[in-house]
Amino acid sequence: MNRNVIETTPYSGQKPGTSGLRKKVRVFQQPNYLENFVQAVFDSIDSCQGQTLVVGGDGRYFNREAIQTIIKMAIANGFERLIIGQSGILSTPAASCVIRKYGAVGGLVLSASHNPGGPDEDFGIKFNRANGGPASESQTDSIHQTTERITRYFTIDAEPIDIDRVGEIRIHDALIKVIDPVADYADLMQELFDFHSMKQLLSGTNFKFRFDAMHAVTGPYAQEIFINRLGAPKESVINATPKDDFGGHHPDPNLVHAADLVQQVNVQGLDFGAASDGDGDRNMIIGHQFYVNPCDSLALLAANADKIPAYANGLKGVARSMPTSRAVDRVAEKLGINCYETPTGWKFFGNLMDDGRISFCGEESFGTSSDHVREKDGLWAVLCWINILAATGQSVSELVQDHWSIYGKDLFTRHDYESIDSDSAAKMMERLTLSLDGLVGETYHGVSVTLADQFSYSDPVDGSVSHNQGVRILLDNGGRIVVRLSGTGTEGATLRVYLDQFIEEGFQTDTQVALKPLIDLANQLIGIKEFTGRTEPDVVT
Ligand code: G16
Repeated sequence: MNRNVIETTPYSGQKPGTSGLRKKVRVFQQPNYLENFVQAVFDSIDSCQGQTLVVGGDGRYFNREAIQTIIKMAIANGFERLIIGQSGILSTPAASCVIRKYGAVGGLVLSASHNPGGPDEDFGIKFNRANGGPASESQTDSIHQTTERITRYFTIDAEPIDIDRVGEIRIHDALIKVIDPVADYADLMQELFDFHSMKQLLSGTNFKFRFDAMHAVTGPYAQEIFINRLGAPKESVINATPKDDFGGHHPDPNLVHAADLVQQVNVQGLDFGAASDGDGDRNMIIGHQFYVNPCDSLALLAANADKIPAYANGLKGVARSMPTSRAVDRVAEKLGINCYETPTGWKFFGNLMDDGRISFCGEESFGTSSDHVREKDGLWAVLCWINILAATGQSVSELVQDHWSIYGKDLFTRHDYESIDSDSAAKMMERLTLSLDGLVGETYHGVSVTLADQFSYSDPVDGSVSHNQGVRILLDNGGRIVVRLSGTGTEGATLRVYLDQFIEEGFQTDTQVALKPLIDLANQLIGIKEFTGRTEPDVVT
């Protein structure tokens, strides 16, 4: 094999964020931009020689070109087996499943998640390690450092590989296996859930269900699982064909971007609606005229896990990201299991799962999953709900309201201020952080601050410490304000303000109205208007 050594020079700013490197497509299209990052990933692996690498993505614009580049570089770096999803497709949870099943050293997942796709939109790449989960902080730091001093990358001369046909192709010493991207994942789902009773529910006439794949990666998975295996009517899955620009929409499962689904469920009187995002790791759950907050969804799934075959013997423990409401903590307490609080980012759950400490985990950002893989998993969450609906015969709203009546309710909202000037955002966070010491004991409209800090996380498994993971301000009436800058945006900075408050009655109250005093206090303490000029958030979830 003739290995070509190509000289290159570093690009600044190739630091992976909350979930891999996300940039505009045009940034990735610069000469050697993708190659530099991929080589830095390969250099961060102890040895690529003789190893297996999984490659796939959400099908967005630039996916196919990137895969051809990666194939040649992987072979030049010594990988012996490449497993590639047909047509370059692999959802993030399916990639995690395939990495684990075939003993790969890791995988490259090409996605910018829920961000829009197309020539003028976003692309992304992340490395998942042998456990199927996102690279650790230390590995992403090492990748970033390599990108800053890189001088060469390795590749080979080869014709483009046909990735549209399932089969095997040999190039030099490497075997390239193009696989059905759905089968392994669908089989895993079938092992976890009670497909028998779920099939009775979905194929019956009394229950009407709709899943919105948002023209993103979950379309083929949803068709195989819901329609072929669970007998749901064909019209149950909408927007099922993955498109490289997601049909011009944001593949982001929330009330704004999945508004068509919400309308169908409400107007047509459907019982259950769900949607997933670009790469299939997020989920949104709705009932008729009823939206389920992701924090409540995590808590409810944990409380009802005994109805799902794979978890019927009990959960080992649960975890949530720090900004996620504390609803799941109350369930853990009742179940007598541990609840861990981690920084934002799925990578922090991996060690807890590998060490057998948790079964379920989730985040307010529409992510929920279990230790069946090491990624968040949109379809898994939808299947959990269907399993529980089938087992209880209750509606979505009945289930949630029963849950609140037992545990109380954690009102939760997140306010996002997008594309703000990065320098102003940094100054705002600096000022807020400096003010924290003086906040404790202060009283605002009769409510006192009991804790104000920058969240630090000590990983109980490997002892690593992650500092500056978001500002927390706790109040003596049970209210909480969390403030951090997003690590996934591609334009300027995005400020996220998370607000939550525990209540034991009045569950029908409007969340924004009930949280207004907390919202006003947060705006005042952060100085949002003063630093950004903004008076309203761009997105409220
Ligand atoms: C990613 C991460 C999640 C994180 C979310 C938001 O999700 O996997 O762990 O909660 O970003 O992060 P941030 O608040 O930093 O923007 P996804 O679905 O975008 O891959």
